[in-house]
Amino acid sequence: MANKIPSGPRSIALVGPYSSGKTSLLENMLLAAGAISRKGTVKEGNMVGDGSPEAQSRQMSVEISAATFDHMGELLTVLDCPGSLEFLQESCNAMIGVDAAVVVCEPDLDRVGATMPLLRFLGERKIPHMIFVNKLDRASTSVADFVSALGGVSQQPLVLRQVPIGDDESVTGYVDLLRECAYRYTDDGESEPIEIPAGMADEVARARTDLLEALADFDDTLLEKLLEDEIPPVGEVFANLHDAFQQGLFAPVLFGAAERQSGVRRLLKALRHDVPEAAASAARVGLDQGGDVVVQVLKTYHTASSGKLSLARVWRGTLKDGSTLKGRRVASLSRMLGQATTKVPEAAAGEIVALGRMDAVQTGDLLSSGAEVAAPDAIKMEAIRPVYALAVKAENRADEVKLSDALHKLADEDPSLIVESNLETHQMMLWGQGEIHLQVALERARNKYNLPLHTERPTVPYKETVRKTATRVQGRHKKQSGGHGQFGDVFLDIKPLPRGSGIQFSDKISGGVVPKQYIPAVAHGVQDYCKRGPLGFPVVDVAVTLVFGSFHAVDSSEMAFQTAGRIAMGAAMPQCRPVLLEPIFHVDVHIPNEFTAHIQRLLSGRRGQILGFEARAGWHGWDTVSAQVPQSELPDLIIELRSLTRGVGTYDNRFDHLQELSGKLADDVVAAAAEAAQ
Ligand SMILES: Nc1nc2c(ncn2[C@@H]2O[C@H](COP(=O)(O)OP(=O)(O)OP(=O)(O)O)[C@@H](O)[C@H]2O)c(=O)[nH]1
Ligand SMILES: [Mg+2]
Repeated sequence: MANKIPSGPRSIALVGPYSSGKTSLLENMLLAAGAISRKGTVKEGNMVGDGSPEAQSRQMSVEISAATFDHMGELLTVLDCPGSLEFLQESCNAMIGVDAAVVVCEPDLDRVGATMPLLRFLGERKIPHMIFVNKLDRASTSVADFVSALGGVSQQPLVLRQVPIGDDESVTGYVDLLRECAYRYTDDGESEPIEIPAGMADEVARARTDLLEALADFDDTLLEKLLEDEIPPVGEVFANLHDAFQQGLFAPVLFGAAERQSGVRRLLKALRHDVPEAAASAARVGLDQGGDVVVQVLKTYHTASSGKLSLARVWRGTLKDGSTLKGRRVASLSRMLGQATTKVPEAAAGEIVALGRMDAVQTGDLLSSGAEVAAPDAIKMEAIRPVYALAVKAENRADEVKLSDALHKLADEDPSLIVESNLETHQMMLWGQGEIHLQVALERARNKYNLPLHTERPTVPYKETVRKTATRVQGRHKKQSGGHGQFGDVFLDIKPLPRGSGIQFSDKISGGVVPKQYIPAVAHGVQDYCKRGPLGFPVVDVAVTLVFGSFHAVDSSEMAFQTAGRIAMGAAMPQCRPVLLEPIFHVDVHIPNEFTAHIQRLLSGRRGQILGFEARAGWHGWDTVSAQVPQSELPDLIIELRSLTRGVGTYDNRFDHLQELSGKLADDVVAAAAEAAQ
């Protein structure tokens, strides 16, 4: 069986836990391919992948960096993704648009859990992916133990393509299980052929059998050969592996040390042989071949020099500079190499290029040169739900419009940032995935838009209600200040209502003691008062009935009755035992089950009412703990949750109900609101 090398432009995403060496790997791939002549380092802050000031100041990736380069006569685009789970959206969006992904990990058992969201994403969508176990120059864990632990969280079987040579401290080379030959890493990045070390024969034979048996699960001919103890030809095994990889049926595992160039060329070769062609990827995601040009925006950048750049994958056809997409002209087409861009006249299917000034398009959009094409489910991007928020304020009041504009641009760049102008608390809220995520976004707002700003803790939208009734409480407004006077006189009954009823106003006026035309004005006065009750918060769940009153033929007016309504409320409400209501959220916390007991304690400590826990559907070894937790306890929950769970815990939440709060906690809330109102 001949194994034809795929051709045409292709693309991959480098994903993996925080600091596993993705950006270093990209740098060393570029060097090995001859796309750069001198490599940068994380320390010097001069790697192609981490060009933005926010990435450099933190020595970590904070958004997708794209690098398109020539590898042995074919174009390859690599999307280097940030590893921090706070930037998971970037990885998800990148994985949607590429032909294959490389999950870069370091052999550390504590960090296996951090690969779970990525491996699930890849597994569910059957996106072809391989594992690159990096940093083998200083591995502290046995590689075999690590791969076996990783296999426990992967949906697809993991299959070793290589066996490392060396001890658990340091790896000096590898045995290629398909070719059955061994190589030693050298300082210049080339691998030098050596004999398979004598002591490794059994280990190699075992690993090779595992590989063949894993492949045979997907191929009956191979299975028959193995059952008859026949040794399949290398070419045939390569072809089997190639097919199974392309269908996303299993993930091959390769090794190396990116920073030392070890295993980097081998990885590039594996990518060259195995990453599917553009047409196969289009078929995988459910896009027909032929027809109009179709591209998808994977990432949006707002740059100082070139305005808005939309990083887009060409799914179908050849996109030409100056052509129209979704009725809009493409102002420019460029290949990216980190921050650098090079204009090109066209981009073929499989390429990932930057489109200039497509102001109206957004990340995720599928753009066609002709009739609109609906995005197949496999490439629909979903925004990850936010778990952390800060209220943002411009230092100068005059900058408020600029602030809103800047925040919306940030959200345009990163769909997991959400800007919300909260009508209840009157705060401009920025929602995201955690502290670092928001810090980076705000730093960008300061740097790019020259906008001095500060942040505040989000205000909890407390409410208040009453626990007792009051009857016939009078509100009388009378003013005689020369000329026309003002007169309104009302009597109100007040009654508590069940949660969720709101303010219900009615009247029992007979005999016209309050003329009909003034009754809506009384209701207005009541509503007006309810914006801020005796404790200082909006009033809810109260029935107010206008039962009696009087008027003056000349001096009564709508205004006067509105004021009378407000006065009556002001007199009546404090008599009705006002009580604070705090918002309670239903929270589902997702964690590896070794942390379940810990998390229950954490939630109880935050006044949470634990409802129970169960295995998280589809997540092997994970639990979901459900609880009802006061909103005031939620703002920094994600920070503590992550620090307790090696960064992988997360939660969903939704408003559930309002609940009475009394005692010292309530007194503190009321006192703080009174102070803020001064
Ligand atoms: N020992 C060793 N260290 C490495 C290797 N590759 C990368 N590193 C180091 O690992 C750290 C993180 O490297 P990066 O390339 O920034 O990792 P990353 O995965 O891009 O990190 P994020 O994008 O922030 O998730 C740096 O200190 C690198 O010098 C390697 O092969 N061996
Ligand atoms: Mg990085």
